[in-house]
Amino acid sequence: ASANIGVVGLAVMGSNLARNLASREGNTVAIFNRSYEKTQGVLDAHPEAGFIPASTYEEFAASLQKPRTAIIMVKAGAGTDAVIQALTEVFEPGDIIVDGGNAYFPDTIRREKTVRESGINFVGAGISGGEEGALLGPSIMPGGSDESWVTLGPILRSIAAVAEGEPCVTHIGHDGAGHFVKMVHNGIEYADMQLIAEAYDLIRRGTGKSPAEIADIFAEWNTGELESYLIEITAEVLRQVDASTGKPLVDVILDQAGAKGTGAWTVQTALSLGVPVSGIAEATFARSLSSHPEQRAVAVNLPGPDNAFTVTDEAAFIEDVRLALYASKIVAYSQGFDEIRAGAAEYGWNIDLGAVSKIWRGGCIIRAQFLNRIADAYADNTDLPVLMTAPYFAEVFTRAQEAWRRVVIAAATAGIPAPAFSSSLSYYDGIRADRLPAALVQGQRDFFGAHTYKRIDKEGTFHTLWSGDRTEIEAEDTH
Ligand code: NBP
Repeated sequence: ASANIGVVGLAVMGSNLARNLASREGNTVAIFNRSYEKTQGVLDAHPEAGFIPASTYEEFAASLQKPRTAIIMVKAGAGTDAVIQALTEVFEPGDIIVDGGNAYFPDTIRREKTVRESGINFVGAGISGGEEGALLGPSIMPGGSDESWVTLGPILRSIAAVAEGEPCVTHIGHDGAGHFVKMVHNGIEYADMQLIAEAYDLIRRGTGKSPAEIADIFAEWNTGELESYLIEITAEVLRQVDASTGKPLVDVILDQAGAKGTGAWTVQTALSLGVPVSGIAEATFARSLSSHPEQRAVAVNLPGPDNAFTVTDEAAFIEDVRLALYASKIVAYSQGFDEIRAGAAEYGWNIDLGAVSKIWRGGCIIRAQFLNRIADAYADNTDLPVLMTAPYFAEVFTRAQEAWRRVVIAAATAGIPAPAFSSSLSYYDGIRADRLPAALVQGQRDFFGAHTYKRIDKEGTFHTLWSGDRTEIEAEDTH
């Protein structure tokens, strides 16, 4: 046994992660793939890595020092279950199986429970950063037991991205906590991408600027408070010219956005936790809407506003859009952190929200300067009930809220869809409202379902006898 870490699954993510591991001082990496050709391919292509190949699970287990530690990077779902089953047959109590794929967190909770029965540790670890992150340094969100973290911590720290001197990995919490946080990371990523897309669309349709000119605007924004990987790559995509037509690439890409399901998981989970993640939901639905060409083909004939959309003061409009983007982005992150807080409470995880924001500063897709502000907010108040109320963010809203409203009005007047901008503004106005029409909803619920209501002026639960004499009685609380 000569390897301190093993990787199972040598497609793009697994092979890059194995190379990353091998490149770090002190690591010797065992590799295994279901079909051996891939293992041979990786061996041939990277002799410098000193990989120890295995052609069977038994050989793989024999090549690992104890406690054996293996990271699985295979297709999420049945593939992951098959590999876990095979590894539990050849591993021993105290060994560690890490699932680095994009598992749905309830699956991770289930797997951890099953694997634990054999005395083997199971760790679900969210890994973000795509192929390049896997190779050069991803952001890693591991769950699992404290015992496994002792062995795993130094290994994962050695391969993670580094932001401001700190490795982008922290032990998130037990069982499914890591995959839960990775799921919300992806949900926030959906919102961030949609907001950027809406900003681009509004600027393009309002000013008539070309994608290349808008690329310059994004590049400029990337030097300020919006600085982030997603803003940076947006400029790159907008600047790209299609070789075959000579047109901007963005104009020849079919306008139908795909999704692999993590946004939907984030929204489904938020619904069951009762957490409003409207920015993430609108971003997820915007992709769904785009991907129904048969509906869009008939709906294209529905009427819109008569007047063309023209902006008189271009510079002012662009600055308004920038502020609307920043304010909406703060809402999306605030909602995402709210979901993590609610998930932690529901599943009994002790998640340090400030630490989560710190490990997202490097390696992952939503890496951004702005995450330092979130870390600061939680450092000042770990029990912050709504992230966006922290002083720094409140100050942004003071600067941005009027611009944000102008942009949403302009979009609605011009008939330009801006679902994430407008839903974020609605959330902002909802959460800060002194009083909401929820009172009327509760009255309606009491009318048709005797669901009762509370009063603002006295304790207790009440019901009006709507079908009787409409007097109020004290009632059992039925919600
Ligand atoms: P894929 O998701 O394409 O999976 C291919 C790998 O799974 C191959 O090694 C394949 O082995 C193996 N595999 C399958 Br399929 N079924 C198997 C089974 N029943 N038993 C054993 N092995 C099986 O690879 P990927 O794109 O490298 O992604 C790996 C994981 O990382 C996924 O969970 C993905 O969601 C996650 N992830 C991907 C990215 C990204 O940017 N691609 C980012 C973050 C996370 P074979 O060679 O024998 O067919």
